Amino acid sequence: THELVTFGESMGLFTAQDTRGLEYASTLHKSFGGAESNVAIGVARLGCRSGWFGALGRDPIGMMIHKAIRGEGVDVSRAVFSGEAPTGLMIRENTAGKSSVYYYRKHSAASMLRPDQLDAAYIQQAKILHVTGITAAISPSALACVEKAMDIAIEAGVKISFDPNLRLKLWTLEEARGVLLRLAEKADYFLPGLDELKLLYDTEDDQAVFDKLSRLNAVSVIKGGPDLTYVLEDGTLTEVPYFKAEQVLDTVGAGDGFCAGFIAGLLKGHPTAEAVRLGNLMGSMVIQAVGDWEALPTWEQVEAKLERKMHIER
Ligand code: KDG
Repeated sequence: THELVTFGESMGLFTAQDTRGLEYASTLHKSFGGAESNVAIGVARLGCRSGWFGALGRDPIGMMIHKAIRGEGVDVSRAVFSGEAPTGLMIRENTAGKSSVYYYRKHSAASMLRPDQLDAAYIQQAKILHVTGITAAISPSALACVEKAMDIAIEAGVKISFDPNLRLKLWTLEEARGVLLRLAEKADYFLPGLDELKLLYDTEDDQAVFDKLSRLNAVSVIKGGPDLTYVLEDGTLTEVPYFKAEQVLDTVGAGDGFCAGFIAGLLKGHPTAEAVRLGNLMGSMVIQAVGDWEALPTWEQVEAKLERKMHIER
């Protein structure tokens, strides 16, 4: 059995190795990324059983991704290699402290995943299904997969964790708003960022955001407060402080690291606040190294960090 099941698009990730920008950079670093596989890897590193699936192209990048995710101890038995469509790509540049991403993922294999390709039994045996708004954004059939997977989970009593992961390079705010807020209604754990919520609810006011959120059934965990994460559970708002990062090298992947820590915390039976603390710790560790998922810690590294922290506090 796999305690966490998640699915979505994983892509080849190429990063320009100097600050001249993509137009002039001559060397690119090759890896892969994808919000859901980042989460699956993070959960597996923390010692929980996780499964990821999605459609990959029958091409070398698809092979690399499949092997690498499997190599992290994530079950990839339900991933499919599909037809003629290629594996999607994203290319990143870092110029003058600003990171930009360019997507080459329209009509990718992942965007062609269809609801009839979902293995219902695989979702039903999980404790948590994690989905993100990126899958909802990439194509109508991928959105239909998210909706069907959520319905399967609800029917089977599997908890749903949902990160809206608003990507305005994939759809307009107007398109995103209706879909993401509708999906949030089905979630048990809603894991947005404060900035995303302000856009989705069209307000700058934190309190107005919390008022809207309190109408959802979900436990909402709001990333990106002033050095803290907010938790809104049964109408009560609490704050869980961040772990201080000694250096910030690359903030991409912090949200996925957070989700992985939070989900693993729940799977280990921790109460919400403890799971959020673990999420915060994972987020802080990811941003101290380059890469979307490479710096996700193992459970041993987490324990070492928490113990050292306790030491200093005494
Ligand atoms: O959350 C990090 C992701 O943004 C990255 O790994 C790629 O899934 C991705 C996307 O669509 O941006």
